[in-house]
Amino acid sequence: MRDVRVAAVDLGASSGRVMVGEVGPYTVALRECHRFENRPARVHGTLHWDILPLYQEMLAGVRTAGPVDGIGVDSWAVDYGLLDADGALLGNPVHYRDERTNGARDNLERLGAQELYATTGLQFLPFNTIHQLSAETRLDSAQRLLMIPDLLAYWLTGEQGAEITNASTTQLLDVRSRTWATGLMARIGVDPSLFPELREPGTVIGDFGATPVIAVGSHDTASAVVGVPAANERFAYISCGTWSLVGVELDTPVLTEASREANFTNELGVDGTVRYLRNVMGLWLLQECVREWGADTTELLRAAAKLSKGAVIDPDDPVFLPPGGMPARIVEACRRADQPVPEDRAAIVRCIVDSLADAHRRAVEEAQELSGRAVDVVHVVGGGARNSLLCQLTADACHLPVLAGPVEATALGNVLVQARVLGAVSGDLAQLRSLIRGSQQVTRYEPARSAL
Ligand code: LFR
Repeated sequence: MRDVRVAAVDLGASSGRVMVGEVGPYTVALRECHRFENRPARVHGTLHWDILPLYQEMLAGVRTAGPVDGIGVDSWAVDYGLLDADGALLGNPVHYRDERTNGARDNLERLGAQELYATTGLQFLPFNTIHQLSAETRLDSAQRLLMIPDLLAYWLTGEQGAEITNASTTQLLDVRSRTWATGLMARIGVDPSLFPELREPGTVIGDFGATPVIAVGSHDTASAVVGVPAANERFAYISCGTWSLVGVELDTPVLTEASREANFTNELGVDGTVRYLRNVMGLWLLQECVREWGADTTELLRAAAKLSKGAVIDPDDPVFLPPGGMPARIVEACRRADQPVPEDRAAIVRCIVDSLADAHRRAVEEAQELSGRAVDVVHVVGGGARNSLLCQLTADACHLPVLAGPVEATALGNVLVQARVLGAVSGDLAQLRSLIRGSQQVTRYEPARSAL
């Protein structure tokens, strides 16, 4: 086995990054070599990706990284670009937080919620690609749909394809056969030829110059789950950033009516796994408040930690999805829920953190009940692992220890899947995870005694 050096490109909600990962048989080390803004652009009322500058920044990052043995790209799910017959991009991709999918519930009823769940295993989220496509105006000229990381990989290599972890979030994939659900495509009036061939993480897509571009878990959450340093299968994870993705890892999907009603999703993971999880609104609530206030997150959390538990609201209410005006929407939600109304910034932050911890608990409990997989520990990975108030309150609410870290789980998952293709490491997810355990810092939070 040889040591390798790879570039992991990760496009997140407020920024994109290029990280360099160095992997040997016993170690994995990461270094950020380029960070750039990722700001959606609102034009004539529609929220878009500003995709070409992102591609340029990604290239600049790869150049800064120096010689690498591989490049892997991941980003958030559900969004896509459309290409014309010549392979040219048909306008800027629309951002999933755009309001064009406000009618998604009706669309779900029209398609048949039960049938849709039986085929795709996906939770209802208004922005799932299937609902975006039902509101899409450019289909007549489109010959091809590429999910965002696949689009960037296409620009790098000239090769088109659909990496399966991200494809599974379209709600147009049959979760059991792991093939495109062409019947569903026909029902929403979309030609199946729009979708390219599926590819598994760990395939080489093509070359950028002399460097292989490798399909990783291109859905950022799929890579983050690879990066969970679990010691055995009795774990729940919270991939905690803009969203909290809360669930367990399974071998087969759970497609029961109870699971559908609880709005749990069966997204596909790396190595044939199923990410059985629910989306909790996540730190978006806090990020949006901080953006509006122009305040310092650490200071706010410190002040919130001094308060006792206050208002608890349902953070998953779709009113919180779009950007803008978040503090007012939170105060209004407290009023509607007959909760104490937070009177200052610290109280709003405390309400967000308590509400997230409670939503984490519900999701961890229900994931176990619905899947039959019992857990002894909750792993928190991603930026939220730095939020000690949230980690402690989550441990207290779940009555389970929380192991927090690594913050960079997504990049680690991206890097390790590449390293395995390149022969620097071998083995299954358990082996990749043991490498992470051996080289990354994890902080343990015990549940408070009063919570036991
Ligand atoms: C997290 C994430 C979630 C997905 C949401 C929208 O970054 O990818 O998994 O539900 O963003 O795509």
